[in-house]
Amino acid sequence: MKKGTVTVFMIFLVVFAVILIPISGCGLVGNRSVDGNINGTEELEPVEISEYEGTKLGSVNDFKENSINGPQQVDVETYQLKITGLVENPKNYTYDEVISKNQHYKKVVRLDCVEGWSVTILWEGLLVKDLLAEVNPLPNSKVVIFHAYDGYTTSLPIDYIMNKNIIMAYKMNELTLPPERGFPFQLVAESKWGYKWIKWIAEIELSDDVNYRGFWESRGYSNSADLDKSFTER
Ligand SMILES: Nc1nc2c(c(=O)[nH]1)N[C@H]1C(S)=C(S)[C@@H](COP(=O)(O)O)O[C@H]1N2
Ligand SMILES: [Mo]
Repeated sequence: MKKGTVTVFMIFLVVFAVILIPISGCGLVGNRSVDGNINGTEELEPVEISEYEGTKLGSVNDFKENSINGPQQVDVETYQLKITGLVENPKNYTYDEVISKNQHYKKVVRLDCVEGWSVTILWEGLLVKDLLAEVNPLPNSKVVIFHAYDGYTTSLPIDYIMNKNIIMAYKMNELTLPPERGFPFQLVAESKWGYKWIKWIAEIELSDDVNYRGFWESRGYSNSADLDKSFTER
């Protein structure tokens, strides 16, 4: 070999060692790497948790699916959450806006259906009162009416929503809500019967109609729906 060729070869080796080995991630393949590496963190499929801070949880699969029109498939790309009615500034939000603009909260709460079954879940979501603060409810608004994709509705007093820090959940047991459990959002109406826990929330309407009755409420179920009282009203 000529001396020049050897020099070029040596230079190539040095360039390879100094530049190419470090940027190749020292032999790590693809993006399967640890945090801090140039390739970032790869999210693995989340797994449902069964216990949280010492509390045994039920499962996403323990619910009896008994929705009025079966599970709804909501397209996250076209989804809009509408906040309407007696408010100063009505708003429409995308799924990402709802999730990214609001503080997140977790609580363990049990859902009790009037059919006699119940499930305890770690819910993760955002405060409905944070959403309401953005739209400025008018002084005469008394009731929050929730509308869902399947035509279901239910209502709750605005004071209950505010004072009880009621959340709208996007995760249960660390999993994004599956379609049959109400994706994108289910109301965590703690201390109220299951029929107040509206799934597939599409619209939040502020109203002064204290006599408004939702789907089951207009079919004879108690409008206050307090868990410590009968759901059959009288
Ligand atoms: N949109 C919508 N939300 C709903 C319902 C429904 O039919 N439609 N059913 C309610 C009832 S009766 C209960 S007990 C809870 C849990 O029902 P699931 O087990 O079918 O999820 O969801 C509530 N939310
Ligand atoms: Mo229910």
